[in-house]
This record gives sequence, C-alpha cells and structure tokens, in this order.
Amino acid sequence: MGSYENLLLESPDPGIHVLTLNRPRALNALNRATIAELHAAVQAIAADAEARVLLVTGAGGRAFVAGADIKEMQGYTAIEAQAFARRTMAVLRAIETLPVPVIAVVDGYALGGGNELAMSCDFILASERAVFGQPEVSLGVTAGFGGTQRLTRLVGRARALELLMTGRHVEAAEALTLGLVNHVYPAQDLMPEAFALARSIAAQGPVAVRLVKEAVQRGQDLDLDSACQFEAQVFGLGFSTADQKEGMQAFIDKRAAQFLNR
Ligand code: DAK
Repeated sequence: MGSYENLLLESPDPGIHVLTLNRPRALNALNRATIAELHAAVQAIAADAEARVLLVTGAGGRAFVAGADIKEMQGYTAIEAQAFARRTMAVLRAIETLPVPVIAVVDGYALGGGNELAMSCDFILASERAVFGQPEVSLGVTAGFGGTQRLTRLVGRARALELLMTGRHVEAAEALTLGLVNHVYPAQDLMPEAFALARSIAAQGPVAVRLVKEAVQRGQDLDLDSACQFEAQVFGLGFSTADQKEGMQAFIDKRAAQFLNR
C-alpha cells in the first residue's frame, strides 16, 4: 500500500492494518512531509475493501507523536500556519471518518498534535508509560488541529480547559480516569492487547461495525430525537445486508457466522 519515508503501513493480520509514525529521532513529530504521507496512507486504507481495523502507533518506544514539528513550524508566517493547520485537520478528519474502526495505540508521549491525532481515532489504548497533553500554550500558541474541540467532547469543558490552559502532562492512569483512554496496559502487553481487540472487532459483521461508527459519530452532533431517528434508519439498513441474514441464521444454527461484508 505504497512506500513512505516517515510512515510504515503493514498488514500483519488479514484486514488489520498498522500505521506507524516512523520519525523516532524527532519523537515522531508531525512535519509537512509526514502529514502528506499520512494523507496518502489514509486514502489507501479507505480504498481497501478488505480493511477491517486500523491501528495507529508510533515507532521507537518513546513517543506516539510529540506534536507538530516545532523546528519546522517556528518560521511559519500566519498564512503558512493556517494552511498547515487546515491540511492537518483535513487528514485527522479523514482518519476520524474512515469507515473502519481506528484505534490509537499510545506508548510514550502523545503531546499537542500527537494527542490530537490520537483523539481523531475512535478510541485510545495506552501503555503505563504513555503521557498525554496539549502543551501549545507553553509555546505561545493554541492547539491547532482540533484539540480544543475533540478534547472538550471527550473529557468535558472544565477538564479540557484546565489541560489546554496549563499544558500540563497527563500520565496514563489519569488519562484513564478522565475518559481520554479506554485501557492502560504494561508496555509489553500494549500491542498484543491492541491486536486482540482489533481481532475481536474484525470478527463481527463488518457492515454492522461500519454502521455503528457512522451512527455514533453522526448522532453525536445531532439532538437526541434526530439522532435516534438516524439510528432507526441505520438499523433498518442493516436488514438489507447479507451479513444480517448470515448472522441471524448462524445464531439459529448454533454455529459461527461467516460474514460476507455486504
Ligand atoms: N518537534 C520537533 N522536534 C521535537 C519535538 C517536536 N514537537 N519533540 C521532540 N523533538 C525532538 C527534540 O528536539 C530532540 O531532537 P534533538 O535535539 O535530539 O535533535 C528529540 O526530539 C528528542 O527530544 P528531547 O531531547 O526533548 O527528549 P526528552 O525526553 O528530553 O523530552 C519531550 C521529551 C516530549 C517532553 C520534549 O521533547 C518536548 O517537550 N517536546 C515538545 C512537545 C510539544 O510541545 N509538543 C507540542 C508541539 S505544538 C497551529 C497551532 C498550533 C500547533 C499547530 C498548528 N496552527 C494554529 C496552525 C501546534 C501543534 C503542536 O503540536
């Protein structure tokens, strides 16, 4: 699925893709070249009908992503900074709206744009040595890749404001209590646990998994009544699929379902 300078894109299991940010000398900081590669990789995954789950992680054992590349960003004009923020936001939105579930696997620092990248995934698994934060204020700027919005939705306004205004580092255990991450594991267990979770999702009806993602994401921005109406439409759509027929017949036959992804 393409070759990249700052990324690795692998499929160690059928349907399970692993996208690794791979600039460990800069703690996987996001420069323009990496953002462009990320865009291409996400497009390749979106076009793969066999994809079931995407894991996003960072190379080197010290960082998921330590933020936007400060050395590159330092000299930006306002117009260049805006363009960089828009491009990166578009890539994060493309990750968020990928039809397949996307799991951030965070071992080490997820700071600034790194935390924003993790939050654009469907949920986050962390190692005990993971550290989260939005330290942009310490650089004299604000979060620029959706952090003020996604963090607020995940942890609530007051907690988001505290983190965004102090820029402080949040360790994995606190991130768990804040609801920023779903699970915390010892570092050596993180990837095996991520794969176990990915496989358990990949074993479900693929169309249904995609529809769940769409219902939750679209519903979140609607009032409850409209969101439930949307859910009813999605539920109805499920009954037009071969996977619904197979899934329910397999239950009645007391056997494992063989889903067809249609
Ligand atoms: N950018 C570039 N290089 C980085 C980096 C980063 N974000 N983070 C680390 N590095 C580099 C270091 O410079 C160092 O390189 P050398 O000096 O060896 O060449 C190498 O990675 C190892 O880092 P350290 O030596 O600092 O390692 P430590 O273990 O001592 O510290 C650390 C690790 C993660 C605590 C520390 O490196 C750190 O604080 N890094 C910066 C974290 C940070 O502030 N991240 C947020 C970046 S700002 C926008 C507005 C805002 C933004 C974007 C757009 N618009 C409105 C357009 C901002 C987004 C951000 O993400």
